Amino acid sequence: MSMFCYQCQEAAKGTGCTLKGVCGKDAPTSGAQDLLIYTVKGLALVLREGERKGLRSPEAEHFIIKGLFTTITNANFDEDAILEYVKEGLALREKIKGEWEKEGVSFAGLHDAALWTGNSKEEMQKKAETVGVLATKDVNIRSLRELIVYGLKGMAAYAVHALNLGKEKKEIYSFMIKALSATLDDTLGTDPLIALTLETGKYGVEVMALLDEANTGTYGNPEITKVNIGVRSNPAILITGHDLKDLEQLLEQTEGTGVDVYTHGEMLPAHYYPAFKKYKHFVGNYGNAWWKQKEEFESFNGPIVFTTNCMVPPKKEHIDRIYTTGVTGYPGCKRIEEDENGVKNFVPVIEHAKRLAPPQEIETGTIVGGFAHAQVFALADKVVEAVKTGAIKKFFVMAGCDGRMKSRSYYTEFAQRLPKDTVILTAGCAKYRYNKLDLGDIGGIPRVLDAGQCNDSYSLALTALKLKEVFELNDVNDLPIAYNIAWYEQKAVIVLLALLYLGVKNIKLGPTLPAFLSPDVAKVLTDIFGISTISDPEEDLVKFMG
Ligand code: FSO
Ligand code: SF4
Repeated sequence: MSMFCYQCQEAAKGTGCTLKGVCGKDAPTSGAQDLLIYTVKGLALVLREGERKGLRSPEAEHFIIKGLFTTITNANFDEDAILEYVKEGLALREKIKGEWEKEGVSFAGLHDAALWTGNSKEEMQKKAETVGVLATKDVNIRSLRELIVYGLKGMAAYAVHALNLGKEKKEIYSFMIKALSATLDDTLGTDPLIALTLETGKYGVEVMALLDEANTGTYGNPEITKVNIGVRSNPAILITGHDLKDLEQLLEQTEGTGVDVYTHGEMLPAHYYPAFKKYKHFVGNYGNAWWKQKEEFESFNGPIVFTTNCMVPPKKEHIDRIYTTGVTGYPGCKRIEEDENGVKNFVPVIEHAKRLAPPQEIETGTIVGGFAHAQVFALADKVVEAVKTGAIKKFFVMAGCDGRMKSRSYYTEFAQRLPKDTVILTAGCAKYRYNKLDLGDIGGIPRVLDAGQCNDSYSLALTALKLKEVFELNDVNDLPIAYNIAWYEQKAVIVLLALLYLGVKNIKLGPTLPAFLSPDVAKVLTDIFGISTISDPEEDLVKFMG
């Protein structure tokens, strides 16, 4: 069985994975994901017909965001679980059709995506072979359709996190339904798809604002925090991914049990939120970005909870201590499901931790973060003064993702080479390339300001807009801010589209441009937005400093 996937930065040979994913995804799982996307699109078509008559289905909207999120790189490697989800989607689609037909909605003449059925694994995998990325023959249309779908996957991830905290927005769902439907519309050429791509960025801003509201409304505004990177001697649980609600429940349930909790990867910024500071057993952050998890899980010794991507297929001997929840999945790993009240029972993980050794120390010291928008605004006078006096010459937005490609050492080198009067604004797991370097401070302002997770890139945009206002500029591109962004998976795609929507130009995107951009689509992005990729740290720095 073969596959085709080119959705992430590590796509094989820079063109696409065809036998097995570099990420570890096998062909059957890739097929199941293609089919899930097709199912989600079919459901969107049905919802669009309902919308014309003022009908909505929150259940189906939630199915769509969870379905899209499930197919994001490194979230779910479980073919059977994904096919089960497809079946649920088909059943839901037919149920809605039945109900809405009674309300006078007609589904006649809809695309096959809204009509097909399949039950057995064989039938579904056979169908999957006909509905993947390559089903769109024209390379430019394919490129734009996928660019939109990947943006929607990122949007869906953030929408799911917001929903978990009780926040959602009808307009975002409506846009997703419209955009998903459009990717099946053969009458749409490149121009309307380019317009839709830019509109995706608009809703990218909306969803990040919504998630920001959900996170800060629930857990307070992130504040400057020193996070311990060493260990204590208690048994412990490591929690990774991006979902703060999962973390909250884990912290509540571990309190007083003698089991400590540490964050890994993208969960690090949880330490910046006031609501989590009260937990004495919330010890610190263990390790680095997602791709180092094999070694770091080995030395951690305790159980690991995955709340979202990025997951590396675990070593056999680690499977027993890995728990997945939400959209994550891996065959053989234990699941933590939510009950009807939204509660997840982490007791089995806690009991498991008690039977295992405490984590082995791999480093000591602290790292500083918590520079989300409210904290930066609180320091605004100091920052503005530093810019006015020339103490800060330039800001470098270096948000995004980390990954295992060797060429990503560029980002460490670039950070090291930056002049001492420059400041890095970061978010996402890209920060691990330089957040442990001692880059010093400028009059008390650290030279690496970490806003949080990848979704908190929104904070960086707000910071830029605030500076634009303070300096009374008309164009955000007139600010002394340069953008050197690292990407890996589809959340970075929505962050990028959001920045483009906000008018940011001349972004450098690396370590390579997406495989899913056809030469013509890449040219459009270069011509309109000045997007380019990285070359050599020194050369790029000269260009950036003008
Ligand atoms: Fe990183 Fe992975 Fe947050 Fe991504 S852990 S790479 S953009 O999933 O989501 O930054
Ligand atoms: Fe390849 Fe990336 Fe797709 Fe995995 S997600 S199969 S690495 S392109």
